[in-house]
Amino acid sequence: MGRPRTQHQSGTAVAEKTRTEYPKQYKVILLNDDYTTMEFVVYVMETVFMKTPAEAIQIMLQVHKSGRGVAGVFSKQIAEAKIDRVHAEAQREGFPLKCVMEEE
Ligand code: TYC
Repeated sequence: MGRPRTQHQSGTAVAEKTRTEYPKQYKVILLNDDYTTMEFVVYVMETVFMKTPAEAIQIMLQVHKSGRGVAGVFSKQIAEAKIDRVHAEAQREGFPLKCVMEEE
């Protein structure tokens, strides 16, 4: 490891500063609707997004009142997997609950 070194004409190796690259992060955003029960949204917050009961209620109410809310921030792969899980569980219960992802 260590810094990359550039060979100059003189033959002297000069250490360069590296730029640290981070993987992109994505917000998973929960959307409001008129049919999904509050209880199911709280259940999803607790089981898919690992929120405490108090956090789960707070996020659910925020979505209910304002139309949307952030369930969490994840790498692309994890965000996609969580969204798939929410949609699968909602469909199984017959609820139209939807979430989307947005690059942070
Ligand atoms: N608005 C729903 C109701 O009154 C509750 C709800 C909250 C639905 C959050 C979806 O993402 C949601 N039953």
